[in-house]
Amino acid sequence: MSGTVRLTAAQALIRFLAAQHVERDRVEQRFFGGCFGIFGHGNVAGIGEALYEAPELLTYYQARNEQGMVHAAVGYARMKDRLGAFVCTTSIGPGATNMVTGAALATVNRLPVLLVPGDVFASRRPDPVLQQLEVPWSGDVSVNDSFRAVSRYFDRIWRPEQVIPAAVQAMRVLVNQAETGAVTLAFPQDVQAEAYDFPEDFFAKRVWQVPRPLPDEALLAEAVAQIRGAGRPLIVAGGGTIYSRATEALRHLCEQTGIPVGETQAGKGSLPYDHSSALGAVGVTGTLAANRIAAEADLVVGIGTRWTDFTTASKTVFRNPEVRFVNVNVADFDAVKYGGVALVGDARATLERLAELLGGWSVQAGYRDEVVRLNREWNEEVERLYTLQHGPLPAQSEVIGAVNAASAPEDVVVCAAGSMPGDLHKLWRTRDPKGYHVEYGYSCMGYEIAGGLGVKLAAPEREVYVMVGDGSYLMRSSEIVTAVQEGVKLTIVLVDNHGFNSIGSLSRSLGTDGFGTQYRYRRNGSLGVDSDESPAPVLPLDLATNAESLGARVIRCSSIDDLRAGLERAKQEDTTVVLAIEVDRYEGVPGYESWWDVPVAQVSAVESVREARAAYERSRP
Ligand SMILES: Cc1ncc(C[n+]2csc(CCOP(=O)(O)OP(=O)(O)O)c2C)c(N)n1
Ligand SMILES: [Mg+2]
Repeated sequence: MSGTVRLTAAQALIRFLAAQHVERDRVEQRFFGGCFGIFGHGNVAGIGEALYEAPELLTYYQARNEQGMVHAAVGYARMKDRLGAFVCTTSIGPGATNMVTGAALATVNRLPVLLVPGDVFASRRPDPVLQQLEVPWSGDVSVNDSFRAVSRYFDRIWRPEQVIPAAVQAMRVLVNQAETGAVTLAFPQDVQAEAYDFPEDFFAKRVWQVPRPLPDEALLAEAVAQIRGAGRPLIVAGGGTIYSRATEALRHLCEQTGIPVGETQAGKGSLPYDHSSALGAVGVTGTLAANRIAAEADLVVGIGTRWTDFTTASKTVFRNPEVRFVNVNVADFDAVKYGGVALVGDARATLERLAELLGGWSVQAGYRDEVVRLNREWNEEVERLYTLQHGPLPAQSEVIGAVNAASAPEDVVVCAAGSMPGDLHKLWRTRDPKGYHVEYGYSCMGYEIAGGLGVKLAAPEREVYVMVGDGSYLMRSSEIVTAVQEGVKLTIVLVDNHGFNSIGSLSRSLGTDGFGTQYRYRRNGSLGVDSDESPAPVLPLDLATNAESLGARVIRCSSIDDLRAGLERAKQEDTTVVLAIEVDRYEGVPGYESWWDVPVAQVSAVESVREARAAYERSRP
């Protein structure tokens, strides 16, 4: 029997979290890298006091915005391949609900983060406390119930001793590769500060094993029979390939069998761009190489993918009527999709086993040659788009080319929303499995800079290139301040096109003329559309100066040559640098034999919308 130690509930939680470790492949590491927090009356005396009293347990990081700190935590967890995470503590009310978007993003992307929002008094004595939202139909609801919809595990700690089961269950979910995502422990502000005699062994070091489970042998045999019988097999590598560190196993399997590989957004980097089996991005934002091969594939092996509409081009990318699926996934939820053979297991262990079982088998030489040729042709297309010399303003693809050329293979490019994720998916030449970090599960504007901060905290030895549009920058740039505070260097490339290039071109394709997507003054009652011949002036935004005011070093670039020189100068800096460049809103990267289902208004008074609807009906499968 161990003794007890008298602690507040908050002190107990922090002490427990600091003792948690994970082990995979016999490598042990501490699970929590620290605790982001913004204090208010809902956590300052509880978690705030616990972090203050024992700073050696968890390093405290001050953030600017609660959503931003969850993004940073997610960037960290992704960079750590889910073997590391952050805690995020907030006050009650708005501080808490500011995290809901971050929670959804973590859960969509299956990345671990522990959220500890403060909650209203468990005792209800001072009800309604400042920022408490009461509902007339239930006494035990608080705004934190909104986390239930976006968390993989939720609990509310009504009593101090309840920390013990709640914290253990939180860890179970956070380290489970199939289950992980946002875990929320809502923590009433009075309970946080309340003392209890906790058993000492609750705080002993714990090492959570992260296993590599193998699928059922009979199902493996069935999958292998299907692969051996296929003439044009294709692998689609998703994020699970990278989190499982299965990229070497994948490369080996491809070299042995000649099966080509298309990559999802989260899976990009599974193979280096110039590998003989690489087809690059697949789906809506796919390469011509991958989409051509996908169209005729008779067997598709998905690895660690949840088959989003972007990957499947809204279920149009696989056009062979005979196509069958094999799904390697640690989560059975995803393994059963498309009626595939469900290989529920770890990606690396499963790929190694498949390589054994496929011994002696390979695709035909002609298919291998076709893949090599398509990859070579695609690289020529990338080169063309990298060097357009478009004027007077450059094209975004040239910016991507300049950043790619300036970056080292192990550097990391970070992005999330706008037109850049699609362009990066197609054009970025990945040379390292962790070199490409585009958050496209939630595609959340404002993830870029905050997420980049988390990436750099996880991998300080790499340069981190954050690509951010002007719209995303305006939504959430304030974690630049945190980067400056922590001495964390980000190289931020701010690509300005006076509004939304992405939704602007989508709007034009739907017949609505870029309505609401430009940053212009209101004139004659209108904010302007793309067909305006003499539009109102653009808004007088000076985002470069804005970044300077937050403490970043700023390099203003007026051409691609400027940008190249600026990127070299940025390498010499040891603080966060922002390179600001304007690009042509109308010079986009085309699509390559792909389709995306965005419904067009079925009736409209506008001729262009009616035309777009007719085109939609013709193209819809
Ligand atoms: C939080 C959030 N709100 C809205 C959207 C929908 N959306 C996707 S891209 C985009 C515009 C992004 O603008 P910007 O960052 O300037 O990139 P650009 O489209 O110009 O490349 C919007 C509004 C989103 N993805 N995330
Ligand atoms: Mg923009």
